[in-house]
Amino acid sequence: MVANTESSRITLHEFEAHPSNTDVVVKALIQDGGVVIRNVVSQATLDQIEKDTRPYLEADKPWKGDFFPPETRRVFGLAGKSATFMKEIVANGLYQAVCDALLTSTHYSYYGKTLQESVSKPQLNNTIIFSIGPGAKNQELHRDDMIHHNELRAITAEEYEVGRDTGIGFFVAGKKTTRQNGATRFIPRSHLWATRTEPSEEQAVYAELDPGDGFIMLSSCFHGGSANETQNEERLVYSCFMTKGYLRQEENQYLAVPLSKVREYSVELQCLIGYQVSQPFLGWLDLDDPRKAVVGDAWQDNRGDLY
Ligand SMILES: O=C(O)CCC(=O)C(=O)O
Ligand SMILES: [Fe+2]
Repeated sequence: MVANTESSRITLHEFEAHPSNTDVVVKALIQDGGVVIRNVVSQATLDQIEKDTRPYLEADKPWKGDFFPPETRRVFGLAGKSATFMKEIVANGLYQAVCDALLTSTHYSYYGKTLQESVSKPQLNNTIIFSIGPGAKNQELHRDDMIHHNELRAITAEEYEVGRDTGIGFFVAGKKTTRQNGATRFIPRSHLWATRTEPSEEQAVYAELDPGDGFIMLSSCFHGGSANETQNEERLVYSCFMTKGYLRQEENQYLAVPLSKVREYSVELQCLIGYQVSQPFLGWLDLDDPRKAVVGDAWQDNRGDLY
C-alpha cells in the first residue's frame, strides 16, 4: 500500500496476525498510525460471520444525513449477533495485545499517605459491519476520536506518548477490498497532527485487503469509507474499536447486548464487553464488580478489586 502523492510516499508495514508481533505493530502504529495485518481469520470464519449477520445487513435501511452514503448498509451490536465475530475478530490475540499496550491506563493518587495505583483496562467501543454497495460516494475523511473530544497538539512520532489515543480500530475484510470497490482510505501519520488540521484527499492511501486480512488504525487518524465505483462488487468489512476503560463506550453495550448473550462468553470477553470495573470505582453495581449481574446468585463478593 503506497501513498499516491510525492509528499506522502509511505509504504505501510504489514505483519502476520500473531501476538509475537505486538511490539513491532505498536512501533509501526506510533510511526504511521495504521498497519496491515495479514491472515487474521480463515475463509471458514468469514463464512460463519456472514451467515450470522447477512440477514441484519439486508434489513438495514439507508442512512438519513450524509455521514454514510445511502448505498451503505451496517450491522451493529455484534456481541449479541455473532459469537464468531467476537471470538475471532474482537478477541484476536494480536489486536488485544496492541490495545493493552496503547490503551491501558495506570493512575496514581494518594489515599491518605498511601500512593494508590489504579489500573484501567481497555474495553470494547463499538462493533460494526460495513457493506458499501456499488455507486456509493466517498464518506468524508474524519477522526473517530472526535467522539471523546480528544483535542491533540501536533507532535513527532518520537514525541508520541502512550495515552494520546483514546481508541484503536480493527477492520477485517469480509471480501476483497480494493480502491475501486471502496476500501477504507486513511492518511498515514495524521495521528501526529493537531486535531484542527484540515485533511486533504491527496494524502490518503487505501487499505486494500484480501479476505481475512485486517487493518489496525489509531482513532486519531483521518480515514473514511470510500466510493464504490464497481458495477456489482460489495465492499464488506467487519470492524470494531476498543477504547480506554474510563471513557464512555460509543456503542452502548449494556443496551445493545442481552445479558443472556453476554453469559455465553468467556470471562475475558465479558470484561471486554464492559462487565469490569475501571479502577478506581468506575462502573460498579451495588459497589461491586458489574460481572455480578452476569454471574447472578453464584456471585462471590469482589468489592476489594474496585480500588
Ligand atoms: O467503511 C469504512 O471503511 C469506514 C467507516 C468509518 O470510518 C466510520 O463509519 O466511522
Ligand atoms: Fe470512522
